[in-house]
Amino acid sequence: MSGESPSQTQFQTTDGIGIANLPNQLHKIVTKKGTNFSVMVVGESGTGKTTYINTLFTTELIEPLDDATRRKKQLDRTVDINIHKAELEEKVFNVKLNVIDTPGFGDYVDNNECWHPVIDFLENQYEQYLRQEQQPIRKDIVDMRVHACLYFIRPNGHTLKPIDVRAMKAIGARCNLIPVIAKADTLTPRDLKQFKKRVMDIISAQNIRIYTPPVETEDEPSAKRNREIIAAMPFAIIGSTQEVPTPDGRRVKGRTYQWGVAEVENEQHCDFKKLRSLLIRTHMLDLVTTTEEVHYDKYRTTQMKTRKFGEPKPKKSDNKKFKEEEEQLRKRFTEKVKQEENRFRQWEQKLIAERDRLNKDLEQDHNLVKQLESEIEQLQKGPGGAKFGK
Ligand SMILES: Nc1nc2c(ncn2[C@@H]2O[C@H](COP(=O)(O)OP(=O)(O)OP(=O)(O)O)[C@@H](O)[C@H]2O)c(=O)[nH]1
Ligand SMILES: [Mg+2]
Repeated sequence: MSGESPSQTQFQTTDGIGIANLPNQLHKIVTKKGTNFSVMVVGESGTGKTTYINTLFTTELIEPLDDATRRKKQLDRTVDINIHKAELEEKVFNVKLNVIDTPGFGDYVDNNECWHPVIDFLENQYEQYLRQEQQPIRKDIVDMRVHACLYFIRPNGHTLKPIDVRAMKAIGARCNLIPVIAKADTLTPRDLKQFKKRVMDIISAQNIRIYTPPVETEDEPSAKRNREIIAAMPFAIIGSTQEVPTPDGRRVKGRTYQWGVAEVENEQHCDFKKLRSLLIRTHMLDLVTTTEEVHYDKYRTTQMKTRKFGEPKPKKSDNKKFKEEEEQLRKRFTEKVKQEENRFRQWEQKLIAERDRLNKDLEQDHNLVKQLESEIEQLQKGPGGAKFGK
């Protein structure tokens, strides 16, 4: 494109994974250890998460689901989280990339808290890291903490759904949340602009915490670039792994329409390039450090307040309050059982007494009958007996 500013050009044409461009000091930390970088995609079903990941890394990292499989999967409500690994190498630098694809939610009758598996996943990674950190030998720590969570918003053109608001609140409180507008090719540029504004308005009104690149830096070009990134949020993306011909004879990744081609890597069409640069070039390290210093630290501090060093995360049943409640319940239950037993015993005794009384009555009646019978016999045998024996 012709109208690009110099900073934009630099930001777009670097083809490596960006670690070579980091400031020296940070660069050293990364090269020494090598680094793990994990991106997770979350959002409603069918918004193009899997397609996006495939597009992002050009290679088909993950098999896209065909429609039949998707429909089948929507019937069963389990949320399966798949981790796909790849290694990105750039000169001597090694980045272990983990892409965490989640099946979408939002199609079920009961969507209540359907993002919980995502939250559990995020927290489990912090927990596992925390445990390893507390071990005496910490050489080969496996770090699967999520550095960026892309939240896919369905391009309905109106507003954020309540389910999106709740899910984003929960996720943003735990990791770097990056909202994206999915399938940007389905909105006109005007509608897209309006939709972006509405989404940002709700994000700020609802206090949803999203990842924001730092702008207070002494490095003016990077501050400018970060301001541009912030202005473009939430990133609008188009996903496609298909190469299609454009009317002017190029072959590009995109989607063909009657009006032309929606190009994945065209900044006039969507923010795919901006987001890709942010993730795997310009802001990879900032995402890693904010995860460590803000989100993981928050998790660790909260956990350390409630448990001793080295102690495992309490299960619900280990919870002190829960235990007290359980004890109370058990006491009440035993008392109730005792009371019932007493009541039963009294009732049993009453029954026995009643039975005895009835037996006695029966005996008396029996005796009376016997007596009457013998009287009859006497009468038959006696002098007046002929009367009867005719
Ligand atoms: N128009 C348009 N369609 C897209 C885009 N990205 C993906 N699709 C299509 O949308 C459908 C769903 O894409 P997926 O990538 O499987 O969606 P998903 O979010 O992974 O879905 P789940 O795995 O069910 O959560 C497919 O038919 C894709 O070809 C896009 O940017 N624009
Ligand atoms: Mg998918």
